[in-house]
Amino acid sequence: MTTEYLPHPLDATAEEPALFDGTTRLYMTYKCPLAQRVWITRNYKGLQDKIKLVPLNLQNRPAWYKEKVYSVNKVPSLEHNGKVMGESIDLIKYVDTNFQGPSLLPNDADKKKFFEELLSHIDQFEGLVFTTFKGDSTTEAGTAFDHLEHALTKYDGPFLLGHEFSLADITFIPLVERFQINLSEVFKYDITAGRPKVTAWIEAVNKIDAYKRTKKTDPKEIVARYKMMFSANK
Ligand SMILES: N[C@@H](CCC(=O)N[C@@H](CS)C(=O)NCC(=O)O)C(=O)O
Repeated sequence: MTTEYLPHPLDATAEEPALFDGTTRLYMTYKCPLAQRVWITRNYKGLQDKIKLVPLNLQNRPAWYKEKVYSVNKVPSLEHNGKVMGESIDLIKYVDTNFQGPSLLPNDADKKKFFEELLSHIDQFEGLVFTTFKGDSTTEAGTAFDHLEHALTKYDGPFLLGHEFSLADITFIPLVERFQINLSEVFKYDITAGRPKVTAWIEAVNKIDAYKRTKKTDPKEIVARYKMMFSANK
């Protein structure tokens, strides 16, 4: 598969695109885990020609983004059919339902219900890991990854909803990618040790090309970012 050209992020000096001209645009940053969810979804469904990436420089973002595109002024957002929508979870569901390409949710009521259950636990999962990041103990992060290990026993893996890669994996992997780095680098904690299902899941997800193309994490940047976010609490 050919490598997609990734446009340079737009900063405050950048001219606005021809907004609402019928082009579908994903406003994002290459480093945001939430935007990454939508980016993976777009890639997996083969929508590279249908959904144009518009990366922004969040540190120096163009004023037109808040004024004319998305007043919430966060990424990701999606411009489609004359409207702009936000919220990564809503967007992955929207892209999966409203665009062509392989479906990313199984046609199985139990699995759909389990997906919603997983979504309802995402804040708790993140909160537990952040509690570790704020302190010195890895107990809480350990609990979060034990929950993930348990969730992966529900179906016959390697993915969260069974044999098929789905929106459930897309929801978690961008966070896990970053948590794994910080836990390993700063806390010398290996999330895969003693967790065979998590190990197999990470391996399986890392074979998905649509995901691999979005992996832009630099360990040094991740560590610095969490340090900045949480050092005030230490
Ligand atoms: N709940 C939103 C959160 C989006 C969000 O917080 N995005 C961050 C980047 S990862 C952002 O745009 N931050 C800029 C800001 O808060 O000014 C989602 O899931 O899409």
